[in-house]
Amino acid sequence: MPRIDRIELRIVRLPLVRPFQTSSSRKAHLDHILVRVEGESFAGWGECASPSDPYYCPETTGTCWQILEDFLAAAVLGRDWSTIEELTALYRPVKGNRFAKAGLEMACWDALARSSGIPLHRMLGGTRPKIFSGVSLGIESSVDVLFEQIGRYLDEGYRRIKLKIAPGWDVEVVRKVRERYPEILLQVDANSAYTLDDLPTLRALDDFDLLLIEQPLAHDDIIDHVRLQAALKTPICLDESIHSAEDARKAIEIGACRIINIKVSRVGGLLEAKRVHDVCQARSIPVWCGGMHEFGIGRAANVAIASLPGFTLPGDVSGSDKYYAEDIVDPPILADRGAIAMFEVPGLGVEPILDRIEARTLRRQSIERNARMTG
Ligand code: OSB
Ligand code: MG
Repeated sequence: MPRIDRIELRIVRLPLVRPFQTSSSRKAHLDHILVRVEGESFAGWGECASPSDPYYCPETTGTCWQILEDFLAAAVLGRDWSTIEELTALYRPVKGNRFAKAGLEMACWDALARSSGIPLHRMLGGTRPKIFSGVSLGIESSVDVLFEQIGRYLDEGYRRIKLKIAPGWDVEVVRKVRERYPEILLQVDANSAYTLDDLPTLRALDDFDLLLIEQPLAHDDIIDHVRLQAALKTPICLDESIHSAEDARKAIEIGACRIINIKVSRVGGLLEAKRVHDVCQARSIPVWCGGMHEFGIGRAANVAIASLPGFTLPGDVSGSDKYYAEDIVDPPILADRGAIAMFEVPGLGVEPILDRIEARTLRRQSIERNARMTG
């Protein structure tokens, strides 16, 4: 029966090797919260990969910190649980705040899998020995710079290219990329930058044999996506709009999308990610694993969940060297010809490098069971 006696939160900052721009934000470094849970005979690490600003979703690093410290830690410290279902039930009254929950839940999966001596991918029911990855490429200063990036990652063996699009960086850019690379698997991600008024632009994207168009319309919409999907040949893939297996079921039932991007953090953790996967698999909806520029801990969790059988499309889980010169885990997570192998060791399968984490920590807080209980 695991019981968490101490939770350590820290904000860790890593610089990106190149700035990353989407329709909704531009980043040169990432601040993620690392969560360490500890009990008498177990410990585990999780990562809360929320953006620092509320431009992708409503959560931020700051809101995650507050929810973790004031509500999630208080709900789980000193309480008995033996399965992740029981753990998540302890904080069920907390609505939303899924990035915050995902960080804590991941640490508990790691602790549980480590203390059971089982690799996380096996505990989740994964069936693939390795996963295939594509890369997500941000909005660049020119198409030539974008071509350099595409060329580089295709040379490295990545299996598909995803282009971020936004008004002013869409049809003509995609046309040029498709002309230059007629054969590659290609998809685009709008991060909710369009409305139904942009139907002509979105229709024009139908000509380029794209695998999918990701989240073209509002972050909180599924209804307009139904109308858009009916007007397009290209499958719509939802990202921002899907927070749970129930959201996925409803979006699929009404015809808002034909593909779903599963992000562990967006849906509140690995357990819900698996449920989204199951809902999609039962309805023959392909899924792939999205990312939030995770550091090594969150990235290891992405690798593990992507081993489930319904993840039939290449994901955004690239090697961490695409983003970071120096990640915080050992072994580093790297792709070989666009494939990442499962870690066959207990837990997430990676060890945090403590002195690197220490050197990059901006803020730290330790919350103890006794401190909470005696006030
Ligand atoms: O919409 O998929 C997205 C990064 C940050 C926020 C949102 C998104 C992304 C990416 C990069 O596309 C995915 C990754 O490589 O981690
Ligand atoms: Mg996306």
